[in-house]
Amino acid sequence: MYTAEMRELSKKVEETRSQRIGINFPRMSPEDKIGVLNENHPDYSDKGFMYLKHGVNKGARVPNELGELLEAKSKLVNLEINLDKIDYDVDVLVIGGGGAGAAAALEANEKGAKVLITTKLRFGDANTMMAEGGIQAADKPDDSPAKHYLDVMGGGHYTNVPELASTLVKDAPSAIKWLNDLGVMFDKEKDGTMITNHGGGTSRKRMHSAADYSGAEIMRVMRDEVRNKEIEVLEFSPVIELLLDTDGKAAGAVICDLETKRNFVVRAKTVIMATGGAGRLHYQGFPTSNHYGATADGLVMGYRVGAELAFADTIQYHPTGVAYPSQIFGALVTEKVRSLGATPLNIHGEQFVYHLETRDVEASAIIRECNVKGNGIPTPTGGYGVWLDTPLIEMIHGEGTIEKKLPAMLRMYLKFDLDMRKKPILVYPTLHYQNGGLLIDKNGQTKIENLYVAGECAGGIHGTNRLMGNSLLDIIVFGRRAGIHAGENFKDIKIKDLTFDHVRKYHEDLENNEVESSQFSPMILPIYTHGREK
Ligand code: MEZ
Repeated sequence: MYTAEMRELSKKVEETRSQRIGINFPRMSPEDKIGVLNENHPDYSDKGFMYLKHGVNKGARVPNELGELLEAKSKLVNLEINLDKIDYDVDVLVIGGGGAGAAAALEANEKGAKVLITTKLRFGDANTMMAEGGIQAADKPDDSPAKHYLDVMGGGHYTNVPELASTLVKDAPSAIKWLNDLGVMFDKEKDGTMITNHGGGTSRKRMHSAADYSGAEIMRVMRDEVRNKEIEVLEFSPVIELLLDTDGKAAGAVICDLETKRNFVVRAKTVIMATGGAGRLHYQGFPTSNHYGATADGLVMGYRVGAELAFADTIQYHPTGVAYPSQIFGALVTEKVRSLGATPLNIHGEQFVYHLETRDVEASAIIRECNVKGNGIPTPTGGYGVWLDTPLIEMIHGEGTIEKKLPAMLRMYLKFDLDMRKKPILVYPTLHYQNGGLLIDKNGQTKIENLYVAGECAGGIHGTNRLMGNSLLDIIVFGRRAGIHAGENFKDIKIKDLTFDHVRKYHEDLENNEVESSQFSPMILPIYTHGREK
């Protein structure tokens, strides 16, 4: 329910609505985009960033909260682990139970590998499950991977690693087919044709979705498939450190059973890191749309064995997080709401930005409207938001569209007595995605032999800004590729003795570079108290 003041302010939206129908707000010029980014996007300000003093990326800029974890000590310092006692011996260890991990495990299993998935919460508790709007693929007659490639590169300001972007778009149609064949219930026309929509920065309608719970549907099917194939899954068992062998190759991990606090040693011929994102680090104080487990663990453990970070200082603030009600502050309002025609409006009921600019530009324009121009709508907790004119969707596409195409959004708001079919909703950018991560090649390999990375903790694919729907895509494309590659390679791998030497060297490197920290990492679970975990 809106406050009386908000109800009064929302009348401005209603007053201007009929004049706005059918009018296309102009897109920003390239110069204006650069201007709005430079002055408003959190990545473009020095506040909130530090420079790494140690490790392979020494000198690189990273968010403060991530830097602190990279500079922290290993949890192994306080533990006695016997590396002669192997608790699990497998061909492929998959770390993480989201979409990338599941895709990797399925493909490695298909190749005949003995696969173990270990995940810190329940299998499927991950950002994949929370993805709403859809997954991109150029599989319509008016589209092509080449057009998709140009959009991906444009969205990423041409900083993307070209080989990774081209692999992403070329594999996209077969990724959709793979999911469809597994049983994902994509939205389809009566004749079976996939329904596709636009997203911000896309030149063609190539967003395939399952209503507004596309990630949950994809995860449902992949999780079932992993269970059907009887792949072993350890739940509530985060990895706390990677293991190398005496040749410096990835060779396993130490896991911790969160319930019993017992540690286990996994020896693995190949390791696939698929631990997801970092939203729960709440960079620059932003709320997040991310899952509870998104604490950058993969980046920390990968960095510790010497894997390189790419674009770690570029964060995606989704333009439309919930600004009100406060109980769901920061939750995702899918871009599909805008792709169906809802437009952002200021306190005067005026549109101030084209509704489908790329996410970094759209978010920056909203931040500017609220924080610089003073045109935001105040919320009862002291924040600001802009209106997203959702009733417009029903006027454009007909009554019943929101219930049919955005059922999860509708339900989320109805719980708080807000009917988005009748009233606009209030939004503000929310920390949604880490654009960068551990640098991979087209098969998901890092420079550390036998260490693969897939999903949100991989870096290079999206450059400095990802477009909507290319994340659900990359978890499938690079998850599958990593699984296939590891599932073929393990046969020739002979593991030497396991060691913790890399941890010792990491601590020496910290000391030599005069980095002092009383923290331990990876974080594993977010901390919502004032103190830090010791
Ligand atoms: O790719 C995403 O981040 C996505 C589809 C999000 C959304 O707005 O639904």
